[in-house]
Amino acid sequence: MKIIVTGGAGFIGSNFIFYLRKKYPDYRIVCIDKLTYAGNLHTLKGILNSENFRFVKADICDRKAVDPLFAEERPDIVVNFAAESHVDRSIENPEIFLQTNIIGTAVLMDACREYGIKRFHQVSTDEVYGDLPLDRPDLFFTERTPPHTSSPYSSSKASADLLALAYHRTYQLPVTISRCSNNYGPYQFPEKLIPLMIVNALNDKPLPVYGEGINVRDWLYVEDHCKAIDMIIHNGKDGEVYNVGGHNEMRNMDIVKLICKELGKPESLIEHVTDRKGHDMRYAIDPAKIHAELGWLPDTKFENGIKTTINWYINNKNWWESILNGAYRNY
Ligand code: NAD
Ligand code: TDX
Repeated sequence: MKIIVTGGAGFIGSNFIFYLRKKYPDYRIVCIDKLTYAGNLHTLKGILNSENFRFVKADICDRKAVDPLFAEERPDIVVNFAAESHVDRSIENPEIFLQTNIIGTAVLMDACREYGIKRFHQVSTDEVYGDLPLDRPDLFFTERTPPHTSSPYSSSKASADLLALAYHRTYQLPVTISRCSNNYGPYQFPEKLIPLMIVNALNDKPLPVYGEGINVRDWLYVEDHCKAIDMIIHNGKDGEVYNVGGHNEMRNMDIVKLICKELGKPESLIEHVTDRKGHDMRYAIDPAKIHAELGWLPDTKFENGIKTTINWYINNKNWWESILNGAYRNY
């Protein structure tokens, strides 16, 4: 089996490559990554020169780079992680989100049409469903919840989903889509809530909580997301969307306090800062479909996953310090 993984130098993509390598040592993995600020080749250093692995620095929007690579590699499966992924950056500068997240997805799917594919998997997000009110804990996102986006980021991801479903209907491209809740774990760029708070707390710096910190996210350990994608690419049905989440809703403030406690840092580091524009209140995934159809269930409980994650950041200071001082760009 030959798999192209786009965005494999980022957080979830790299974890997915490690997951694949361990479970299917015979698969050939080709990683395409533009190495934006979020891509870090250092993350892949253990696998870069190994057999059955190839890294290609390329932009998924660049047909002149993507098409010849598909012609040469003839992949069986493409898993598209490559994206601009940070909501706050999308509010500052939407355009690159539209470019990478929408056009890039189309370029990849066009290459799949041209060279044939067994599966194109689009890694989407629960944010395409918008948000849920805090006072209705009985409500969850299902695959039938209509897209209803809040940020340029989530709008670009929803657009890519619609395009993928259209390519399935129009060209019979064997597409699947996963919509996962918030991930956490090793190698997450320290701009996202959990790694930012860990790194700042370790450096005794302020912990910026947007607004009151009562927004709720549904957290999933990254390896459980990788496991879900593995099940979908091998056993999922063409044209289907699968929600992925582990019923682990937490308020931002509770996460930040937990990180302080685990690190032995005072809560006085917490600072309330201006709220995010259009800030989604609550995400909550109903994962009944992927459980019933593919047998997926998460393995890692939050109380264990967060400890593993905190310890990883404690033990891999050089990984995130090279991001803070910019040295990672030279790797
Ligand atoms: P990330 O920002 O850590 O990594 C993105 C990777 O894509 C980086 O390596 C970057 O260099 C690469 N990239 C960006 N633009 C590119 C381009 N034009 N061409 C090639 N490569 C490019 O993101 P992540 O958190 O690992 O998210 C991966 C995917 O999962 C995204 O599609 C995101 O929407 C989705 N997702 C993320 C979460 C989460 O909690 N992080 C949850 C659900 C879904
Ligand atoms: O400094 C911060 N302070 C803060 O209060 C940051 C960075 C975030 N927050 C809040 C905003 C959110 O309510 O924490 C929550 C989580 O924020 P992010 O880590 O930025 O994640 P979120 O906006 O929920 O989006 C994430 O999950 C869905 C990923 O970044 C997306 O790529 C994914 O699709």
